[in-house]
Amino acid sequence: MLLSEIIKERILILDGAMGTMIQSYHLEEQDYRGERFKELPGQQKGNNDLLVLTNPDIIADIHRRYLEVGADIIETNTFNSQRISMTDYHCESYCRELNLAAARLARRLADEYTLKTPDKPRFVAGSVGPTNKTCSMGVYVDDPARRDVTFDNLVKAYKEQITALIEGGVDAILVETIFDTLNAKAAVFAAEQCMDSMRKYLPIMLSVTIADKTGRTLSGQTIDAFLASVSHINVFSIGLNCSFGASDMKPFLKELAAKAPCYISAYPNAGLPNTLGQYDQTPEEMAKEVRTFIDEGLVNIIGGCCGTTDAFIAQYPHLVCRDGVYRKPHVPFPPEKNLTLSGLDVLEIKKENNFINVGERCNVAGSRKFLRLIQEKKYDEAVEIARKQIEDGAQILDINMDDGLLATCDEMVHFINLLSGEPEIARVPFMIDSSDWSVISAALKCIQGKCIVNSISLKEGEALFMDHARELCRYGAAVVVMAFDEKGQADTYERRIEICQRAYRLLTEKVGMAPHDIIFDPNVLAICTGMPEHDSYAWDFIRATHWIHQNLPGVHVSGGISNLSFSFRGNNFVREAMHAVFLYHAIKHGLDMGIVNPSVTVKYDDIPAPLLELLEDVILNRKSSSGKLIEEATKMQNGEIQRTVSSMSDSWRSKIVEQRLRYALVNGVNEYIEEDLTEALSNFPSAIAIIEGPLMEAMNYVGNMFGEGKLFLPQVVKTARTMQKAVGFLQPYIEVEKKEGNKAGKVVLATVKGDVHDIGKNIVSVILSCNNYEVVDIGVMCPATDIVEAVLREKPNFVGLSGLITPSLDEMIHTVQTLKNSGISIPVVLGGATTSLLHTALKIAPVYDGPVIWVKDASQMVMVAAKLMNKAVCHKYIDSIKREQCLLREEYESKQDKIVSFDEARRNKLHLF
Ligand code: THG
Repeated sequence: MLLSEIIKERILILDGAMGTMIQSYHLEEQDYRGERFKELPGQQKGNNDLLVLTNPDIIADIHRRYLEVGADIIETNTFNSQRISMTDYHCESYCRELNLAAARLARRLADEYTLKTPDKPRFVAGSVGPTNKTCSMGVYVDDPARRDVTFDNLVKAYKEQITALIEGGVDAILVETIFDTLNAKAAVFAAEQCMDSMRKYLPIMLSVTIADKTGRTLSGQTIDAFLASVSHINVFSIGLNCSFGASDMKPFLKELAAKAPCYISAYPNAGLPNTLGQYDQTPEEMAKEVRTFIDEGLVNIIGGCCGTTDAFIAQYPHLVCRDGVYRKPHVPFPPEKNLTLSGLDVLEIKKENNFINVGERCNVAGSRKFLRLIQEKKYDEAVEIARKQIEDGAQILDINMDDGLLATCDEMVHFINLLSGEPEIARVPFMIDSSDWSVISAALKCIQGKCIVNSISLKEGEALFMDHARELCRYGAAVVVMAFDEKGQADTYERRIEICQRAYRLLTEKVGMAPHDIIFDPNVLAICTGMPEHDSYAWDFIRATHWIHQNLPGVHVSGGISNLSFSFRGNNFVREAMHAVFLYHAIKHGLDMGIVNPSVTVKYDDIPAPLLELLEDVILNRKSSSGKLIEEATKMQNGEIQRTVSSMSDSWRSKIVEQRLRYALVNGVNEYIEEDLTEALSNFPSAIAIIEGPLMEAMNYVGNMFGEGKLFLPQVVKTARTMQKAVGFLQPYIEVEKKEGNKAGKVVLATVKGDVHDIGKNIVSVILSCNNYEVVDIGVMCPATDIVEAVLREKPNFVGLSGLITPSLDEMIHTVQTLKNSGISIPVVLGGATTSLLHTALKIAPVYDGPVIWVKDASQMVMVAAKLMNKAVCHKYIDSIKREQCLLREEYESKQDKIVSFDEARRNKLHLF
């Protein structure tokens, strides 16, 4: 009969303490060592687990005494038999042998008793203790992020132990005296791997230790939070042991029994220790208290911990079976159907709950301040950003370290470890935000709670998507699934729902993920960009949210809300108002959570009626109002440029022609452009001279203002349009001027593999085209080999590479290497949000033979292209770029020379960047 069958019928009896029993034999140092370990350094007295090798008869005797009084389950004497604890006794190399011997010994005795009483089969639980090190807590005052043991080391040690226990014939694995949930997750992670590779699946039992009367574990979790953290485990039983006597344990046992979706175990101490550390409770006294566990239907397994002996266990058969009738065992609750997350506290996301705020500010890509603090290693201040968000009402913290020049994995782990040491912050669940899987898995290894991984997608196909999803199931995390697929980012209603539906099927049907652990993100994209095709983005997101809830049962929907208003960067009032209006409607249609700036001040009700109407028009895509909103927003912006512009606004027509052209471009005013250009044609030596003079100057000005956050994107696009119009008007004149009507040059443009973003690239394309360049745009997600092929085929004058996300940086390195290997050395111009002057100088330029030029934004492109095409200045220009990059490298390396490791830099508070 199997353990899983018999437990349905009656309450099972687990044995009592091993340590207390061993003490009664009054063993000395030599009894522990035996002949074999005579030479081991250090003290061995107290190394109880060693006795299975040196004094197996005593351990056998103890097992027999428990079996004799009626124990159904005995535990192997292996509580400390893994190499992390055993290192203290210099016994780390005997771990496999200890576990094998202990399991075989217990197996032999259990079988002996089963044979004697076949109607009462006896079972062996392999005891797996917490080790003597804690993975989720720091113990160093000066270095709170430092940990004594890593998840990977725990897994390695536990695998060795559990493999041997299973080989030795145990019936179940009992992970006990859990004081740090992360250690326990490592033990179960190891157990699952062992069982997978041995193809032998045994029940996994967990037993937690409550550290204080508030009902938290030593690592700070409440029982609820603990349950959420282990909810991914296919667990047989969960229970409590140690730390309390039965009566003090009871309130927590009740809480556990009311929530855990599995069998419940309890093996308390024999009361509380007295001042000398001894347990005074008698077996009868303890039995009286344990009896109430049974009477109230709280338990399936009862036993004893510190201070208990066979005399205590001998009481239990009479409690479990009274007058020949078995008492009713506890009936487990069905598993949770809601998304239940945890930090130190639990966060249950119920349908009837309000909207959940995820704080966005601990994001190096989303906050200049946070990026600077991390770059400068000002971690105390970075932690304060997290704290402030929680004070402002964030219920989950998004953490993102994706930056091309940061050691992203190290920074993520370091920051999470720091936050974990701040009880006010670690209360809440974390959201691990990265497009780099190695960062995600590093983060999962230092979080004891149940977090959200942000994100996975079908971008790189089904196989990788499902691999990642399976791994998340093993770690126990919920996941944000972005609406991306092999074709790119979903930006229409139809594409959004198509991808979410496909992902849902794969995750629920093929991977077996619980629907409530899936959070769809149907892409909040920027509206009011000046491009009419973006006008439907907000409303399509909202419609997709509604559809997801109607059609994909159990899931949640989230979005990065601040993306919506990227066009209005620098205009916080309009941005916040826009978010308020968007959330108002999106939540009504089922948006469950959002990544937001929690310290917003503008509320829906605060928005003046005319602006509100305008905002609702653009968000609900009611009328084509985005142009109007852009105008309004421009009026409301009080930056420096606005003042200069408005002070000129009446009088600009009376300025000289260069200034009028400049004004028209900066403000995107098309009305007078032909009139003014006609006038300029008579003042300037040529049409090209007008472009390269006032028009380019205005473009550069706009680009710089945009870079400084003083202009927002629609304004730049407006300028680009005016530029296009101006160039179109000048085109016939340019044709006449040109000797053979040649193009100014030819360029191949591509967004690199892994990246689907192309707004920047498209702007570059427009700007270059209207500057008479022949543009061959080969699209997004371009593998290096495609780019090489296009270059060989098209023979352009230079290549333009674009990338928005951090992984694109590595892809760009790979791309220029591939170009080089194909013998190509024409100039490479690159740009995009995560690219930078420094990264280009350090990582990309050195691996290419030709020049690699970084452009800050689209508006710089024409200037760079013009210089590259102009034979007179080209060499000088390239030389100056190379010199600048060389200087940057030297400067960077001289800083690096001072340190030998990242850790040291942190310790010495060195500024690396
Ligand atoms: N979906 C998912 N995850 C995401 C996003 C998403 N993570 C990142 C991002 N999008 C959400 N987070 C932010 C964070 C900040 C901003 C926007 C989105 C932001 N920051 C100001 C800016 O760039 O103008 C900050 C300025 C500053 O303080 O420096 O707007 O969509 N799943």
